[in-house]
Amino acid sequence: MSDDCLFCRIVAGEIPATVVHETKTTLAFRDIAPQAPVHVVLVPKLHEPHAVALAERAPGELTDLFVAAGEVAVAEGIADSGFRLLFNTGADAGQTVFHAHLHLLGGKPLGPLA
Ligand code: DGP
Repeated sequence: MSDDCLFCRIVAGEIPATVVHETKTTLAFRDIAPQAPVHVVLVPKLHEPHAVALAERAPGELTDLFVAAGEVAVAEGIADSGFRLLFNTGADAGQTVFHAHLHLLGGKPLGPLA
């Protein structure tokens, strides 16, 4: 855990979030500024600054994020209609929280990526 990391503090229960799914390695909660009817952020409990660093240190935990995303998609009723999974990696990609996280977006037809 990193004391100055927002998502570490959510994982630790120090900052409230609407949690929709939890496993031994992963926490999933609703994004505070949703960009789609369903917008869930999935974070590894392990702190790494971005997805590539997580892949290098703990590839199994990266896989766990995708498995959890599939389970959340089923629970949210969007598994059949489709959904988008994305990682913003670095400032130019728009990453604002430097703890690896997977966005799950869906619940409507999504436009093309910028
Ligand atoms: P990114 O831009 O890829 O770093 O995504 C960070 C996301 O985190 C962004 O969509 C907004 C969300 N977010 C920021 N602060 C909070 C918070 O305190 N609670 C929750 N639930 N989401 C947050």
